[in-house]
Amino acid sequence: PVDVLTFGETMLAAQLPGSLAVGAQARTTVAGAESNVAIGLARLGHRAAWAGLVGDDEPGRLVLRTLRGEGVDITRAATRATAPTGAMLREQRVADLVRVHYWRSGSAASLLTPADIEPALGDGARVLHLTGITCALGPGPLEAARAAAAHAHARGWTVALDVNHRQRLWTAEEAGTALRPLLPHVTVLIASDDELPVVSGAFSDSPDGEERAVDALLDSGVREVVVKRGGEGAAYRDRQGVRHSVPALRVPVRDTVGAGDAFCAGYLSGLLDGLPPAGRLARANTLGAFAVASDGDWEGLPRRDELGLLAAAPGTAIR
Ligand code: ADP
Ligand code: KDG
Repeated sequence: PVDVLTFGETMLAAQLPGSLAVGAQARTTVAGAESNVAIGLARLGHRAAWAGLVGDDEPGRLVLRTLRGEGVDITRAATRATAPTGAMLREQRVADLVRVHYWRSGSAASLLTPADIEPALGDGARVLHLTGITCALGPGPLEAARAAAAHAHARGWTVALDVNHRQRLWTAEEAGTALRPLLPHVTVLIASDDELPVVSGAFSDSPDGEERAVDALLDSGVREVVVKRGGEGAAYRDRQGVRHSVPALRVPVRDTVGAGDAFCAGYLSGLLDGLPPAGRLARANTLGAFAVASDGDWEGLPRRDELGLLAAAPGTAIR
């Protein structure tokens, strides 16, 4: 069995330093929340498998080549001749504002069903990592996520769910309705602070709103809740009443997209290494900082021997 199994949609991604409408030059790469997590884990030496569907096309070949090159196990990934690989475009519209466009309806990944995931589940894993994005792709992918969560839970694997709400894919109400039934199977729930109401059902702007949302999640069967707070860091709370929080590392911000996925990879890495909650949170926070301090979703993520790099003084040249 692998350490971590994940699946979802990985797309061709074009990154533009300006506006598409005036013809900004693009850099092509691949993007997908779950495969970002798998890459982050593989870089740290864990055995991470990504199972998913791509089209029988050039973007699909780029996705598979990239994941293979990053050491992610893709033996259970498959190609579908009947639908294209999804695509996204990310415009740095102005200095501090990124705009995303998707071409993913009818994509190969949206055709995913529980049957596609069965072989990968049969291989076994210590951890199953799911995100709300897969659940938003359509009824088949949602069913696949549900079946995987039930399978993993029944076998005592750790099940991690990153809410990863994407307003371009569905509404908060739709997300809540789809994700809440998963909670009894979830061990670790990871969410941004603004995503807590989506999944907890506790819609509240009151000062103790976050506290109550975490209460609701822990009551619904989740064992630990990890809250991402962007530039403010992150927090941890579990059913035993253990609490931790960390301030974000001070790094120059280059590209915040992918920070949440890097954070998940760091958290799961800490879990696999048997670190206590504070250690897991610290590693998650470190990986999140690597992602924001470098361009691309996953390109700047650290190998294990690089985990301490951010402790170097700003402007350091290592030679
Ligand atoms: P998401 O990408 O899912 O919205 P966040 O923006 O909350 O997630 O970022 C995830 C994590 O990445 C944060 O909890 C923190 O650990 C780290 N991080 C995010 N922004 C910064 C920042 N400006 N400086 C340092 N670390 C950051
Ligand atoms: O978390 C980063 C993702 O947003 C990106 O890789 C693309 O999966 C993606 C999505 O649906 O936005």
